[in-house]
Amino acid sequence: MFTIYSDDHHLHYGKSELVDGELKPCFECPARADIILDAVRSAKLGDVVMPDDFGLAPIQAVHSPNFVAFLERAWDMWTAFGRSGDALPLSWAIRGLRSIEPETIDGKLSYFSFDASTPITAGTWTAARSAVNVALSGAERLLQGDSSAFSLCRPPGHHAASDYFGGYCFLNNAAIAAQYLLDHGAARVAVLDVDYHHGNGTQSIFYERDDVLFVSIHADPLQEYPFFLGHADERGSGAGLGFTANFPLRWHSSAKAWFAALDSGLALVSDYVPDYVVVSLGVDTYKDDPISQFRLETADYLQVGSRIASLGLPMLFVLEGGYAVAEVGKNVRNVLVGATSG
Ligand code: 7XA
Ligand code: ZN
Repeated sequence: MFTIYSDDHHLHYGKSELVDGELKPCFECPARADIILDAVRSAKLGDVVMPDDFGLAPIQAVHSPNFVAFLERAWDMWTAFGRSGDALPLSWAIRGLRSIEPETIDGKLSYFSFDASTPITAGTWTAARSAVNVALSGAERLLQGDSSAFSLCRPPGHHAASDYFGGYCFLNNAAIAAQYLLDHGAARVAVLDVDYHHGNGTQSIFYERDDVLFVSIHADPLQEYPFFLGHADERGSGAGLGFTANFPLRWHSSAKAWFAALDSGLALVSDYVPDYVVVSLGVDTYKDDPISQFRLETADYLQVGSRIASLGLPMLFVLEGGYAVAEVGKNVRNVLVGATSG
């Protein structure tokens, strides 16, 4: 299995996020990807290759023009006000307020985001674009006939919707890869999201479509971020009705319960008969993840990989979350080893 990776991810490094009422160092940090890269290299899963540049068109196929223009210009607009710290939003257009794009950077940050956990820094746009290229290069490998690939994306993507960022995500790497596969011959693509958090961005992008099946196993939004999407009764709408499936699990759910949900999700994917599967691979389901409340152990990730691979379909793994830095490499490696040694 090829791994696609770019050092550009170092260009995005937020200083701090609000945690438990205090500003603390960002959990989503460059060390995560560096450690995963080391673990993948030492497992000798296959070559590690640089991404190709796919330009803006695949991004524009998923994200709205004004959102892309905002991300491209946000840092310059921020620093034009003499600011040097990370760019963060301050308020949101909640019930009763009007969603009209403001002219100034503070207003735009609020208009295009849904949380304050996702700082924009000097290199964010370049890093986010590079992560998209990493995902697309993996998709391209599948189109060329590889049975699997690992796109070591950072920043992650599954919380980013067509026109908003948040949850450490700017551009939706997995959704862009899925759309690219469709635009290059696939009739159906399944996105299987096994990150601890619901992939609200991916769900919203494909919610009204039947050419992408979105299946997600995640912490119950009644208890956990992103809080406002990911309930079991969200099943898609219009042509997309029945092509979204959510398996929310309560905090502290057992590994057994998690695997039961995975098996139910895999059955849906199998019945859909997709041409490709894009796996939004988060390992923040780990028992010692600092922002999560599930109980998977390092050895369980071998099972995660082997059960997903038992679908027997071409598969692109796209990195999402996982913040237990000491173990994140081993956990991702185990998924990929499990997926390739069946
Ligand atoms: O999958 N998503 C993540 O891992 C990021 C979750 C962001 C939580 C932010 C809470 N302040
Ligand atoms: Zn997550």
